[in-house]
Amino acid sequence: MRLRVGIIGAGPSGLAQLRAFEAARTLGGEMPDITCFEKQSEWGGQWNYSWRTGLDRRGEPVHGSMYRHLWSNGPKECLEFADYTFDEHFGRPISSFPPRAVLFDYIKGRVEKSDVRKYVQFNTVARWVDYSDATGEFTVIVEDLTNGITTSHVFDRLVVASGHFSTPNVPHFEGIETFPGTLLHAHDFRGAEALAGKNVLLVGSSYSAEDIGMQAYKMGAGSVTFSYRTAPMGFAWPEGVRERPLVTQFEGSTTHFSDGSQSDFDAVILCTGYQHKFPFLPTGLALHTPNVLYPENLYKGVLWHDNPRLTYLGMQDQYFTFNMFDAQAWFARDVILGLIPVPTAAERLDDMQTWLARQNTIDSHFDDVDFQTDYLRELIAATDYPAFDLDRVADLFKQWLKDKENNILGYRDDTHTSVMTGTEASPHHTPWLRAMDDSLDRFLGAR
Ligand code: FAD
Ligand code: NA0
Repeated sequence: MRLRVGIIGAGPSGLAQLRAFEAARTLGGEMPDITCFEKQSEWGGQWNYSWRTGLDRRGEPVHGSMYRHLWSNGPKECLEFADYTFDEHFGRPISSFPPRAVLFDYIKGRVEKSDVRKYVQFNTVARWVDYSDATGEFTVIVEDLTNGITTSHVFDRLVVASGHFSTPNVPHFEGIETFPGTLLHAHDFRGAEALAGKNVLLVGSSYSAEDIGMQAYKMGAGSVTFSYRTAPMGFAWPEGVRERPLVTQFEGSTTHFSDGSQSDFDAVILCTGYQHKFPFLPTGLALHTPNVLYPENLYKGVLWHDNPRLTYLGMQDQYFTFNMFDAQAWFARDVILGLIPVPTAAERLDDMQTWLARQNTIDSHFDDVDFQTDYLRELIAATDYPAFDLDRVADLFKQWLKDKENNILGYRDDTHTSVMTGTEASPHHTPWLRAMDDSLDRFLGAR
Protein backbone atom coordinates (compact mmCIF):
# COMPACT_ATOMS: atom_id res chain seq x y z
CA MET A 1 0.00 0.00 0.00
CA ARG A 2 1.26 3.48 -0.85
CA LEU A 3 2.01 5.89 1.98
CA ARG A 4 -1.05 8.03 2.80
CA VAL A 5 -0.37 11.71 3.48
CA GLY A 6 -3.03 14.12 4.74
CA ILE A 7 -2.58 17.89 4.54
CA ILE A 8 -4.80 20.35 6.40
CA GLY A 9 -4.95 23.75 4.67
CA ALA A 10 -4.30 24.91 1.10
CA GLY A 11 -2.74 28.28 1.86
CA PRO A 12 0.84 29.03 0.77
CA SER A 13 2.20 26.40 3.21
CA GLY A 14 -0.13 23.57 2.17
CA LEU A 15 0.41 24.46 -1.48
CA ALA A 16 4.18 24.35 -0.92
CA GLN A 17 3.73 20.78 0.34
CA LEU A 18 1.72 19.80 -2.72
CA ARG A 19 4.26 21.43 -5.00
CA ALA A 20 7.15 19.66 -3.21
CA PHE A 21 5.60 16.24 -3.81
CA GLU A 22 4.80 17.14 -7.41
CA ALA A 23 8.41 18.23 -7.99
CA ALA A 24 9.61 14.84 -6.73
CA ARG A 25 7.11 13.05 -8.94
CA THR A 26 8.32 14.80 -12.09
CA LEU A 27 11.82 13.56 -11.26
CA GLY A 28 10.50 10.01 -11.25
CA GLY A 29 9.86 9.61 -7.53
CA GLU A 30 6.87 7.68 -6.29
CA MET A 31 4.04 9.87 -5.07
CA PRO A 32 2.27 8.94 -1.87
CA ASP A 33 -1.53 9.08 -1.79
CA ILE A 34 -2.15 12.73 -0.96
CA THR A 35 -5.33 14.41 0.23
CA CYS A 36 -5.45 18.06 1.16
CA PHE A 37 -8.47 19.43 3.05
CA GLU A 38 -9.28 23.10 2.60
CA LYS A 39 -12.23 24.64 4.36
CA GLN A 40 -12.56 27.56 1.96
CA SER A 41 -13.88 27.21 -1.59
CA GLU A 42 -10.62 28.51 -3.06
CA TRP A 43 -6.94 28.07 -2.26
CA GLY A 44 -4.37 30.72 -1.28
CA GLY A 45 -5.12 30.98 2.46
CA GLN A 46 -4.81 34.56 3.72
CA TRP A 47 -4.24 35.79 0.16
CA ASN A 48 -7.73 34.69 -0.86
CA TYR A 49 -9.52 37.86 0.27
CA SER A 50 -12.91 37.64 1.93
CA TRP A 51 -15.16 40.61 2.61
CA ARG A 52 -16.80 38.60 5.38
CA THR A 53 -16.03 38.91 9.05
CA GLY A 54 -17.04 36.76 12.01
CA LEU A 55 -18.67 33.64 10.60
CA ASP A 56 -18.88 32.71 6.93
CA ARG A 57 -22.06 31.74 5.11
CA ARG A 58 -21.81 28.24 6.51
CA GLY A 59 -21.21 29.35 10.08
CA GLU A 60 -17.45 28.67 10.09
CA PRO A 61 -15.01 31.23 11.55
CA VAL A 62 -13.76 33.43 8.70
CA HIS A 63 -10.11 32.57 8.11
CA GLY A 64 -8.92 35.71 6.33
CA SER A 65 -7.39 38.70 8.11
CA MET A 66 -6.38 40.62 4.99
CA TYR A 67 -8.07 43.82 3.90
CA ARG A 68 -8.59 46.08 0.89
CA HIS A 69 -5.53 48.09 -0.06
CA LEU A 70 -3.12 45.61 1.52
CA TRP A 71 0.19 45.95 -0.29
CA SER A 72 3.06 43.60 0.51
CA ASN A 73 4.88 44.86 3.57
CA GLY A 74 8.21 43.28 2.57
CA PRO A 75 9.97 43.33 -0.81
CA LYS A 76 8.64 40.63 -3.13
CA GLU A 77 12.29 39.76 -3.83
CA CYS A 78 12.47 38.32 -0.28
CA LEU A 79 9.61 35.88 -0.77
CA GLU A 80 10.19 34.81 -4.38
CA PHE A 81 9.85 31.06 -5.08
CA ALA A 82 13.18 29.60 -6.20
CA ASP A 83 11.38 27.33 -8.71
CA TYR A 84 8.87 29.86 -10.08
CA THR A 85 10.11 33.41 -10.42
CA PHE A 86 8.20 36.65 -10.84
CA ASP A 87 9.73 36.93 -14.32
CA GLU A 88 8.30 33.55 -15.25
CA HIS A 89 4.85 34.49 -13.97
CA PHE A 90 4.52 38.09 -15.16
CA GLY A 91 6.87 37.99 -18.14
CA ARG A 92 8.27 41.42 -17.32
CA PRO A 93 9.67 43.30 -14.33
CA ILE A 94 7.11 44.55 -11.81
CA SER A 95 7.57 46.72 -8.72
CA SER A 96 8.91 45.42 -5.42
CA PHE A 97 5.81 45.85 -3.22
CA PRO A 98 2.75 44.53 -5.07
CA PRO A 99 -0.78 44.56 -3.67
CA ARG A 100 -2.44 41.41 -2.35
CA ALA A 101 -4.23 40.53 -5.61
CA VAL A 102 -0.92 40.47 -7.49
CA LEU A 103 0.75 38.13 -5.00
CA PHE A 104 -2.37 35.94 -4.96
CA ASP A 105 -2.07 35.69 -8.75
CA TYR A 106 1.61 34.70 -8.41
CA ILE A 107 0.89 32.00 -5.80
CA LYS A 108 -1.89 30.57 -7.96
CA GLY A 109 0.28 30.61 -11.09
CA ARG A 110 2.74 28.13 -9.67
CA VAL A 111 0.21 25.60 -8.45
CA GLU A 112 -1.95 25.88 -11.55
CA LYS A 113 1.12 25.08 -13.61
CA SER A 114 1.92 22.05 -11.45
CA ASP A 115 -1.54 20.46 -11.73
CA VAL A 116 -1.98 19.80 -8.02
CA ARG A 117 -5.58 20.97 -7.69
CA LYS A 118 -6.75 17.39 -7.98
CA TYR A 119 -5.38 16.66 -4.49
CA VAL A 120 -7.45 19.35 -2.79
CA GLN A 121 -10.91 18.76 -1.33
CA PHE A 122 -12.35 22.26 -1.07
CA ASN A 123 -15.17 23.30 1.29
CA THR A 124 -13.91 20.58 3.62
CA VAL A 125 -13.01 21.42 7.19
CA ALA A 126 -10.89 19.20 9.44
CA ARG A 127 -12.97 18.66 12.58
CA TRP A 128 -10.90 16.20 14.60
CA VAL A 129 -7.72 14.13 14.48
CA ASP A 130 -6.93 10.97 16.41
CA TYR A 131 -3.59 9.21 16.47
CA SER A 132 -3.22 5.51 17.26
CA ASP A 133 0.04 4.43 18.87
CA ALA A 134 -0.86 0.86 18.00
CA THR A 135 -1.15 1.38 14.23
CA GLY A 136 0.86 4.59 13.79
CA GLU A 137 -2.11 6.02 11.87
CA PHE A 138 -3.93 9.35 12.02
CA THR A 139 -7.69 9.32 11.63
CA VAL A 140 -8.95 12.67 10.39
CA ILE A 141 -12.64 13.50 10.59
CA VAL A 142 -13.70 16.14 8.10
CA GLU A 143 -16.98 17.80 7.24
CA ASP A 144 -18.03 18.62 3.71
CA LEU A 145 -19.45 22.07 4.31
CA THR A 146 -21.64 21.93 1.21
CA ASN A 147 -23.80 19.11 2.60
CA GLY A 148 -22.83 18.69 6.26
CA ILE A 149 -21.63 15.11 5.73
CA THR A 150 -18.72 13.99 7.89
CA THR A 151 -16.26 11.36 6.73
CA SER A 152 -13.24 9.76 8.29
CA HIS A 153 -9.85 9.39 6.56
CA VAL A 154 -6.78 7.44 7.64
CA PHE A 155 -3.23 8.64 7.01
CA ASP A 156 0.28 7.48 7.79
CA ARG A 157 1.57 11.06 7.93
CA LEU A 158 -0.23 14.31 8.64
CA VAL A 159 0.81 17.85 7.67
CA VAL A 160 -0.86 20.74 9.51
CA ALA A 161 -0.75 23.89 7.38
CA SER A 162 -3.74 25.76 8.77
CA GLY A 163 -1.97 29.08 9.42
CA HIS A 164 -1.73 31.09 12.64
CA PHE A 165 -2.99 34.57 11.84
CA SER A 166 -6.72 33.87 12.05
CA THR A 167 -7.73 33.51 15.67
CA PRO A 168 -7.40 36.97 17.19
CA ASN A 169 -5.80 37.65 20.54
CA VAL A 170 -8.28 40.04 22.15
CA PRO A 171 -7.18 41.37 25.56
CA HIS A 172 -9.55 43.17 27.90
CA PHE A 173 -8.95 46.77 28.94
CA GLU A 174 -10.77 48.34 31.86
CA GLY A 175 -13.91 50.16 30.72
CA ILE A 176 -13.60 49.09 27.07
CA GLU A 177 -17.27 48.10 27.13
CA THR A 178 -18.15 51.80 27.54
CA PHE A 179 -16.40 52.83 24.30
CA PRO A 180 -19.21 54.01 21.99
CA GLY A 181 -17.34 54.16 18.66
CA THR A 182 -16.12 51.60 16.15
CA LEU A 183 -14.26 48.84 18.00
CA LEU A 184 -12.71 45.80 16.35
CA HIS A 185 -9.70 43.52 16.17
CA ALA A 186 -7.39 43.72 13.13
CA HIS A 187 -8.70 40.28 12.06
CA ASP A 188 -12.05 41.94 11.26
CA PHE A 189 -10.62 45.06 9.62
CA ARG A 190 -11.47 45.18 5.90
CA GLY A 191 -10.58 48.73 4.86
CA ALA A 192 -9.82 52.22 6.15
CA GLU A 193 -12.08 54.28 3.91
CA ALA A 194 -14.62 54.85 6.70
CA LEU A 195 -11.86 56.19 8.97
CA ALA A 196 -11.56 59.43 6.96
CA GLY A 197 -11.80 62.36 9.34
CA LYS A 198 -11.86 60.10 12.41
CA ASN A 199 -9.50 60.00 15.37
CA VAL A 200 -8.19 56.45 15.37
CA LEU A 201 -6.46 54.49 18.13
CA LEU A 202 -4.47 51.34 17.31
CA VAL A 203 -3.45 49.15 20.23
CA GLY A 204 -0.26 47.21 19.43
CA SER A 205 3.12 48.00 17.94
CA SER A 206 3.76 45.42 15.26
CA TYR A 207 2.94 44.94 11.57
CA SER A 208 -0.85 45.14 11.84
CA ALA A 209 -0.77 48.32 13.90
CA GLU A 210 1.79 49.95 11.64
CA ASP A 211 0.05 49.05 8.41
CA ILE A 212 -3.55 49.69 9.46
CA GLY A 213 -2.42 52.98 11.01
CA MET A 214 -0.79 54.00 7.73
CA GLN A 215 -3.90 52.88 5.81
CA ALA A 216 -5.96 55.15 8.06
CA TYR A 217 -3.54 58.02 7.40
CA LYS A 218 -3.64 57.34 3.65
CA MET A 219 -7.45 57.38 3.66
CA GLY A 220 -7.55 60.73 5.48
CA ALA A 221 -7.96 59.90 9.18
CA GLY A 222 -8.13 62.98 11.42
CA SER A 223 -5.41 61.57 13.67
CA VAL A 224 -3.68 58.24 14.24
CA THR A 225 -2.46 57.14 17.68
CA PHE A 226 -0.57 53.93 18.42
CA SER A 227 -0.51 52.49 21.93
CA TYR A 228 2.37 50.13 22.77
CA ARG A 229 2.83 47.65 25.58
CA THR A 230 6.57 46.95 25.36
CA ALA A 231 8.23 49.47 23.06
CA PRO A 232 7.18 52.12 20.54
CA MET A 233 7.76 51.42 16.84
CA GLY A 234 9.68 54.69 16.66
CA PHE A 235 9.28 55.44 12.95
CA ALA A 236 9.48 59.01 11.68
CA TRP A 237 5.70 59.36 11.58
CA PRO A 238 4.00 62.04 9.48
CA GLU A 239 2.14 64.88 11.16
CA GLY A 240 -0.99 63.73 12.95
CA VAL A 241 0.50 60.37 13.91
CA ARG A 242 1.90 59.68 17.38
CA GLU A 243 2.75 56.90 19.80
CA ARG A 244 1.60 56.55 23.37
CA PRO A 245 2.30 53.90 26.02
CA LEU A 246 -0.29 51.31 26.97
CA VAL A 247 -3.97 52.07 27.48
CA THR A 248 -4.91 51.84 31.15
CA GLN A 249 -8.62 52.57 30.89
CA PHE A 250 -11.45 53.53 28.57
CA GLU A 251 -14.09 55.93 29.86
CA GLY A 252 -16.64 56.37 27.08
CA SER A 253 -14.81 57.98 24.14
CA THR A 254 -11.93 59.02 26.39
CA THR A 255 -8.92 56.76 26.61
CA HIS A 256 -6.32 56.98 29.40
CA PHE A 257 -2.70 55.98 28.86
CA SER A 258 -0.08 54.82 31.35
CA ASP A 259 1.87 58.11 31.09
CA GLY A 260 -1.16 59.92 32.55
CA SER A 261 -2.26 61.40 29.22
CA GLN A 262 -5.74 61.00 27.76
CA SER A 263 -7.45 61.50 24.39
CA ASP A 264 -10.82 61.06 22.74
CA PHE A 265 -11.21 58.61 19.85
CA ASP A 266 -13.86 57.69 17.29
CA ALA A 267 -12.45 54.25 16.45
CA VAL A 268 -10.28 51.68 18.24
CA ILE A 269 -8.57 48.82 16.43
CA LEU A 270 -6.94 46.13 18.53
CA CYS A 271 -3.81 45.10 16.65
CA THR A 272 -2.87 42.70 19.41
CA GLY A 273 -1.81 39.70 17.37
CA TYR A 274 -3.13 36.18 16.95
CA GLN A 275 -3.26 32.82 18.73
CA HIS A 276 -1.92 29.53 17.40
CA LYS A 277 -5.17 27.61 17.54
CA PHE A 278 -5.85 24.05 16.37
CA PRO A 279 -9.39 23.12 17.45
CA PHE A 280 -9.13 19.88 15.45
CA LEU A 281 -6.11 18.55 17.37
CA PRO A 282 -6.09 16.77 20.75
CA THR A 283 -3.72 17.62 23.58
CA GLY A 284 -0.48 15.88 22.80
CA LEU A 285 -0.55 16.83 19.13
CA ALA A 286 -1.49 20.51 19.35
CA LEU A 287 1.26 23.11 19.16
CA HIS A 288 1.16 25.80 21.84
CA THR A 289 3.42 28.73 21.17
CA PRO A 290 3.59 32.50 21.01
CA ASN A 291 4.48 34.09 17.66
CA VAL A 292 8.24 33.45 17.65
CA LEU A 293 10.95 32.54 15.14
CA TYR A 294 11.52 29.12 16.69
CA PRO A 295 8.47 27.56 18.39
CA GLU A 296 9.29 24.89 20.95
CA ASN A 297 8.77 21.18 20.20
CA LEU A 298 9.23 21.45 16.45
CA TYR A 299 12.37 19.73 15.20
CA LYS A 300 13.80 21.79 12.32
CA GLY A 301 10.78 24.02 12.88
CA VAL A 302 8.47 21.41 11.33
CA LEU A 303 8.48 17.93 12.89
CA TRP A 304 6.41 17.52 16.05
CA HIS A 305 8.97 16.31 18.59
CA ASP A 306 6.65 13.89 20.40
CA ASN A 307 5.52 12.33 17.12
CA PRO A 308 7.60 13.16 14.03
CA ARG A 309 4.92 11.63 11.80
CA LEU A 310 3.13 14.92 12.36
CA THR A 311 4.46 17.96 10.48
CA TYR A 312 3.61 21.61 10.99
CA LEU A 313 4.34 24.16 8.27
CA GLY A 314 4.56 27.94 8.57
CA MET A 315 4.17 28.20 12.33
CA GLN A 316 7.03 30.68 12.78
CA ASP A 317 6.98 34.44 13.13
CA GLN A 318 7.71 35.34 9.55
CA TYR A 319 10.31 37.46 7.82
CA PHE A 320 10.75 34.91 5.05
CA THR A 321 7.39 33.56 3.89
CA PHE A 322 6.72 31.73 0.61
CA ASN A 323 10.25 30.44 0.10
CA MET A 324 10.49 29.45 3.79
CA PHE A 325 7.30 27.41 3.45
CA ASP A 326 8.91 25.77 0.41
CA ALA A 327 12.11 24.99 2.32
CA GLN A 328 10.02 23.45 5.10
CA ALA A 329 7.79 21.52 2.69
CA TRP A 330 10.72 20.08 0.74
CA PHE A 331 12.34 19.01 4.02
CA ALA A 332 9.10 17.48 5.31
CA ARG A 333 8.59 15.69 1.97
CA ASP A 334 12.01 14.07 2.16
CA VAL A 335 11.42 13.00 5.76
CA ILE A 336 8.04 11.54 4.75
CA LEU A 337 9.62 9.73 1.77
CA GLY A 338 12.34 8.36 4.04
CA LEU A 339 15.12 10.22 2.22
CA ILE A 340 16.04 12.18 5.35
CA PRO A 341 16.29 10.01 8.47
CA VAL A 342 14.58 11.23 11.64
CA PRO A 343 17.22 11.45 14.38
CA THR A 344 16.65 10.01 17.86
CA ALA A 345 14.57 11.96 20.36
CA ALA A 346 17.72 12.96 22.26
CA GLU A 347 19.39 14.24 19.08
CA ARG A 348 16.28 16.19 18.10
CA LEU A 349 16.07 17.75 21.54
CA ASP A 350 19.71 18.71 21.40
CA ASP A 351 19.24 20.37 18.01
CA MET A 352 16.12 22.25 19.11
CA GLN A 353 17.84 23.45 22.26
CA THR A 354 20.71 24.91 20.25
CA TRP A 355 18.25 26.98 18.20
CA LEU A 356 16.18 27.95 21.24
CA ALA A 357 19.32 29.11 23.07
CA ARG A 358 20.27 31.25 20.09
CA GLN A 359 16.74 32.62 19.91
CA ASN A 360 17.14 33.82 23.51
CA THR A 361 20.13 35.96 22.52
CA ILE A 362 18.25 37.89 19.80
CA ASP A 363 17.97 41.58 20.54
CA SER A 364 17.39 43.35 17.23
CA HIS A 365 15.45 42.96 13.99
CA PHE A 366 18.76 42.36 12.23
CA ASP A 367 19.34 39.40 14.58
CA ASP A 368 15.87 38.11 13.68
CA VAL A 369 16.78 38.22 10.00
CA ASP A 370 20.11 36.45 10.54
CA PHE A 371 18.41 33.80 12.65
CA GLN A 372 15.74 32.99 10.08
CA THR A 373 18.28 33.12 7.24
CA ASP A 374 20.42 30.48 8.97
CA TYR A 375 17.33 28.41 9.67
CA LEU A 376 16.48 28.38 5.95
CA ARG A 377 20.10 27.69 5.05
CA GLU A 378 20.04 24.47 7.04
CA LEU A 379 16.72 23.30 5.58
CA ILE A 380 17.60 24.09 1.98
CA ALA A 381 20.99 22.37 2.23
CA ALA A 382 19.21 19.15 3.19
CA THR A 383 17.03 18.87 0.04
CA ASP A 384 17.02 19.50 -3.71
CA TYR A 385 15.06 22.77 -3.34
CA PRO A 386 16.91 25.12 -5.75
CA ALA A 387 19.69 26.87 -3.82
CA PHE A 388 19.75 30.68 -3.85
CA ASP A 389 21.92 33.33 -2.24
CA LEU A 390 20.34 33.58 1.20
CA ASP A 391 22.83 36.18 2.37
CA ARG A 392 21.67 38.51 -0.37
CA VAL A 393 18.08 38.04 0.75
CA ALA A 394 19.16 38.81 4.34
CA ASP A 395 20.82 42.00 3.03
CA LEU A 396 17.56 42.90 1.28
CA PHE A 397 15.61 42.48 4.51
CA LYS A 398 18.11 44.69 6.35
CA GLN A 399 17.95 47.33 3.63
CA TRP A 400 14.12 47.19 3.87
CA LEU A 401 14.30 47.68 7.66
CA LYS A 402 16.48 50.76 7.10
CA ASP A 403 14.21 52.05 4.32
CA LYS A 404 11.25 51.89 6.70
CA GLU A 405 13.22 53.87 9.29
CA ASN A 406 13.94 56.49 6.66
CA ASN A 407 10.48 56.76 5.17
CA ILE A 408 7.55 54.77 6.51
CA LEU A 409 5.23 56.19 3.85
CA GLY A 410 7.69 55.84 0.97
CA TYR A 411 9.59 52.57 1.41
CA ARG A 412 7.10 50.75 -0.84
CA ASP A 413 8.18 52.98 -3.73
CA ASP A 414 11.76 51.63 -3.52
CA THR A 415 12.87 48.96 -5.96
CA HIS A 416 15.03 45.90 -5.32
CA THR A 417 16.85 43.29 -7.39
CA SER A 418 15.73 39.68 -7.63
CA VAL A 419 18.15 37.23 -6.04
CA MET A 420 16.74 34.49 -8.25
CA THR A 421 17.01 36.19 -11.66
CA GLY A 422 19.00 39.41 -11.19
CA THR A 423 16.02 41.37 -12.55
CA GLU A 424 15.76 44.91 -11.23
CA ALA A 425 12.18 45.72 -10.20
CA SER A 426 10.48 48.45 -12.18
CA PRO A 427 9.19 51.46 -10.23
CA HIS A 428 5.41 51.38 -9.83
CA HIS A 429 3.48 53.89 -11.93
CA THR A 430 1.92 55.50 -8.84
CA PRO A 431 3.49 56.18 -5.43
CA TRP A 432 1.95 53.97 -2.72
CA LEU A 433 0.52 56.95 -0.86
CA ARG A 434 -1.52 57.97 -3.91
CA ALA A 435 -2.33 54.46 -5.20
CA MET A 436 -6.06 54.06 -4.53
CA ASP A 437 -6.78 51.07 -6.75
CA ASP A 438 -5.17 47.84 -5.58
CA SER A 439 -6.51 45.60 -8.37
CA LEU A 440 -4.32 43.35 -10.52
CA ASP A 441 -5.44 45.16 -13.69
CA ARG A 442 -4.58 48.59 -12.35
CA PHE A 443 -1.24 47.34 -11.04
CA LEU A 444 -0.24 45.85 -14.37
CA GLY A 445 -1.76 48.68 -16.41
CA ALA A 446 -0.08 51.87 -17.53
CA ARG A 447 -0.06 55.09 -15.50
P1 FAD B 1 -2.74 30.66 5.69
O1 FAD B 1 -2.45 31.57 4.58
O2 FAD B 1 -3.42 31.19 6.89
O3 FAD B 1 -3.55 29.40 5.11
C1 FAD B 1 -4.07 28.39 5.94
C2 FAD B 1 -5.18 27.66 5.20
O4 FAD B 1 -5.68 26.60 6.04
C3 FAD B 1 -6.38 28.54 4.85
O5 FAD B 1 -6.70 28.41 3.49
C4 FAD B 1 -7.51 28.00 5.75
O6 FAD B 1 -8.79 28.14 5.17
C5 FAD B 1 -7.11 26.55 5.94
N1 FAD B 1 -7.65 25.95 7.15
C6 FAD B 1 -7.55 26.42 8.41
N2 FAD B 1 -8.15 25.58 9.28
C7 FAD B 1 -8.62 24.55 8.54
C8 FAD B 1 -9.33 23.36 8.87
N3 FAD B 1 -9.66 23.05 10.15
N4 FAD B 1 -9.68 22.52 7.87
C9 FAD B 1 -9.35 22.81 6.59
N5 FAD B 1 -8.68 23.93 6.22
C10 FAD B 1 -8.31 24.77 7.20
N6 FAD B 1 3.16 37.54 4.26
C11 FAD B 1 3.97 38.08 3.32
O7 FAD B 1 4.88 37.43 2.83
N7 FAD B 1 3.79 39.36 2.88
C12 FAD B 1 2.78 40.13 3.35
O8 FAD B 1 2.63 41.26 2.92
C13 FAD B 1 1.90 39.58 4.32
N8 FAD B 1 0.85 40.28 4.79
C14 FAD B 1 0.02 39.73 5.70
C15 FAD B 1 -1.06 40.48 6.16
C16 FAD B 1 -1.93 39.98 7.09
C17 FAD B 1 -3.07 40.81 7.58
C18 FAD B 1 -1.73 38.67 7.58
C19 FAD B 1 -2.67 38.09 8.59
C20 FAD B 1 -0.67 37.91 7.14
C21 FAD B 1 0.22 38.44 6.21
N9 FAD B 1 1.32 37.72 5.72
C22 FAD B 1 2.14 38.27 4.78
C23 FAD B 1 1.64 36.41 6.28
C24 FAD B 1 0.76 35.27 5.68
O9 FAD B 1 0.12 34.69 6.76
C25 FAD B 1 1.60 34.31 4.90
O10 FAD B 1 2.08 34.97 3.73
C26 FAD B 1 0.86 33.06 4.43
O11 FAD B 1 -0.47 33.34 4.06
C27 FAD B 1 0.87 31.93 5.44
O12 FAD B 1 0.49 30.77 4.75
P2 FAD B 1 -0.11 29.48 5.48
O13 FAD B 1 -0.50 28.55 4.41
O14 FAD B 1 0.84 29.03 6.52
O15 FAD B 1 -1.40 30.01 6.27
P1 NA0 C 1 0.45 41.39 13.93
O1 NA0 C 1 0.99 42.76 14.05
O2 NA0 C 1 -1.01 41.21 13.81
O3 NA0 C 1 1.15 40.72 12.66
C1 NA0 C 1 0.81 39.40 12.33
C2 NA0 C 1 1.30 42.83 18.73
O4 NA0 C 1 0.27 42.82 19.70
C3 NA0 C 1 2.59 43.21 19.46
O5 NA0 C 1 2.86 44.57 19.24
C4 NA0 C 1 2.22 42.97 20.93
O6 NA0 C 1 2.92 43.79 21.81
C5 NA0 C 1 0.77 43.40 20.91
N1 NA0 C 1 0.00 42.88 22.04
C6 NA0 C 1 -0.29 41.59 22.32
N2 NA0 C 1 -1.04 41.53 23.46
C7 NA0 C 1 -1.18 42.81 23.89
C8 NA0 C 1 -1.83 43.38 25.01
N3 NA0 C 1 -2.46 42.63 25.91
N4 NA0 C 1 -1.79 44.72 25.15
C9 NA0 C 1 -1.14 45.48 24.23
N5 NA0 C 1 -0.50 45.00 23.17
C10 NA0 C 1 -0.52 43.66 23.00
O7 NA0 C 1 0.87 40.47 15.14
P2 NA0 C 1 2.30 40.33 15.90
O8 NA0 C 1 2.29 39.00 16.55
O9 NA0 C 1 3.42 40.66 15.00
O10 NA0 C 1 2.26 41.48 17.02
C11 NA0 C 1 1.35 41.46 18.08
C12 NA0 C 1 1.29 39.06 10.94
O11 NA0 C 1 0.52 39.73 9.98
C13 NA0 C 1 2.74 39.38 10.64
O12 NA0 C 1 3.37 38.23 10.15
C14 NA0 C 1 2.73 40.40 9.56
O13 NA0 C 1 3.70 40.17 8.57
C15 NA0 C 1 1.36 40.24 8.98
N6 NA0 C 1 0.83 41.53 8.53
C16 NA0 C 1 1.27 42.02 7.34
C17 NA0 C 1 0.75 43.19 6.85
C18 NA0 C 1 1.16 43.66 5.51
O14 NA0 C 1 1.88 42.99 4.83
C19 NA0 C 1 -0.17 43.90 7.57
C20 NA0 C 1 -0.59 43.40 8.79
C21 NA0 C 1 -0.08 42.19 9.26
P3 NA0 C 1 4.30 43.34 22.54
O15 NA0 C 1 4.26 44.08 23.81
O16 NA0 C 1 4.23 41.85 22.70
O17 NA0 C 1 5.37 43.79 21.60
C22 NA0 C 1 0.72 44.91 4.97
